[in-house]
Amino acid sequence: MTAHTVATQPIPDQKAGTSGLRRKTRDFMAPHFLENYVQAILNAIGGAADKRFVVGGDGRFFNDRAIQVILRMAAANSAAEVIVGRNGLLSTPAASHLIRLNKADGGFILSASHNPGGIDEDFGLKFNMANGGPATEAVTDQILAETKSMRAYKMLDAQDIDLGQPGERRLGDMAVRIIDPVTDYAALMETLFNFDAIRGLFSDGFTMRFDAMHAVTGPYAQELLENQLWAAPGTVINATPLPDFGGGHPDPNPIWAHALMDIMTGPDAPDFGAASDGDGDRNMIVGRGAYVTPSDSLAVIAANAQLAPGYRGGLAGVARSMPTSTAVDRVAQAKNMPCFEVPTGWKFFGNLMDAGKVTLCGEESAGTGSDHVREKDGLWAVLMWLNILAATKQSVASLMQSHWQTYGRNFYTRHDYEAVDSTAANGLMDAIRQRLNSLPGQHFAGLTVSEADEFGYTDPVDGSETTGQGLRILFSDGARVVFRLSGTGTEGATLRVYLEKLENDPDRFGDAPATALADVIRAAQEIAEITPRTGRDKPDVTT
Ligand code: VG1
Ligand code: CO
Repeated sequence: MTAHTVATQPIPDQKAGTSGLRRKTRDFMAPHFLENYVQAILNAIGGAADKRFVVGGDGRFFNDRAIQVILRMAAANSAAEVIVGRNGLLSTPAASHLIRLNKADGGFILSASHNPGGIDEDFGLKFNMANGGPATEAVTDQILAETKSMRAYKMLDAQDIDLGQPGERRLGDMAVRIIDPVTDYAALMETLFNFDAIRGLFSDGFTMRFDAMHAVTGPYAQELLENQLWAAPGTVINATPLPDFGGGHPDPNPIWAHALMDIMTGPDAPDFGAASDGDGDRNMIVGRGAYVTPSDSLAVIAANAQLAPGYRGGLAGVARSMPTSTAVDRVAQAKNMPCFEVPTGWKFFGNLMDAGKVTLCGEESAGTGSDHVREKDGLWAVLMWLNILAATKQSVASLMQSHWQTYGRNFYTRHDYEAVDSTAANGLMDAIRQRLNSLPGQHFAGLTVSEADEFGYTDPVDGSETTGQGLRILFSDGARVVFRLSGTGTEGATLRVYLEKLENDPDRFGDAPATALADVIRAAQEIAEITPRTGRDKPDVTT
């Protein structure tokens, strides 16, 4: 087999967003698009020679084709070994774990996460580094620079490799190791959680539904929940990964996982429900009739993690993305733990975890995880909840009640306006930005602005700076609104409006979030002039 060099031209706009490069699948399938980007990554990390990589994806349409291309390019660029999940499948957290476990130099994760899959939907590619975490901004900047001067890539002339059976193969001089996607990940989970206690819970009749949404977590959830933890057969639904996720939108929130929500609020609701996203890094937690917001889930885990064997010694610290509610801050304060606030995207947690400053991290977008890997981890969060429920013998609803009694309730909701005209969305953000200095003291919907700024972040470990990470408006009663434009969409702009208010009056803990936050929602509308500027009178998605 010979390697040859293919002449190419730079492809404009191969700039990664919040989590890797995401584009329409047909864009990725266009001549040279994937190849240019893979070569740019390899160039940016100083070449592939003698290196070991992990490769896998969420099984969406084009996953299998893209992996064959990456394998041929890795071989042509003289990589020593590539570890691949059987049939090209690896959840994002499992890939992160494999990079660390095998001391690989990095990994290629093929996923557009919760975005729909299919030839007319979305595809994505993300590069993770030797610590198992998403490439830092310094590296993604370097990759972008490489895409702009791309003139040639290396390709091995070879047939496809059969990825259907575990074992060792060769591609030219490179070793290809095909592994079971679940085994190592499941073994890691067993070191962190009290499997006996969780088995006891299920043996005592505790019932659960896990909706894998036809995405990558199906095999992981079946092995862990049904085979190892003795949950009843049928606990995991939609367990077979499909290239188009069954035509669904594998985003675990009450809107897209409404089938599970219907079960959890219906007459035969099980004790516990959970779901994960396309690539397995997000989670939704819901008790019988009790949806837990991701921000509250993070706070509950921060308060109770020591009940799980892997965290018995307590947490070094916690971190959340800026738009995530401050519920976890209150737990950190009570427990005297450091609490960090970083920009949106898991890549910003990596340095804090590597430096041992934090153990637990979370985002309002249903991402929770710890330093066991360097990605957020959907099933990890589910197992953590099961461990906490087994140890406390409480229902989800009563656990939430007692949490709020102790710490107060941070009412929280996010409104997304999707596929908004980009010019209109940028105009909306610019208009607020220009008024930031004059907003304090002004009144909107009966609330008084106390502070307004644009979030920027200086990484406490390496000193790198990141600017323009969301517009924050604080009100004098402690309520908060954040405006941000999404960095993961593939069509127009998505405006995210994050709304939060702390309630300390126990008589109001049972209020509906939309009621509790009604004035904050109105204030956000007025400040951002959402309807006149976008033409939308209501959000597309409310979480
Ligand atoms: C979104 C979420 C962010 C998350 C990112 C990747 O980004 O808001 O919290 O880290 O998706 O998650 P954005 O820029 O669209 O707001 V995943 O599960 O899509 O890899
Ligand atoms: Co995801």
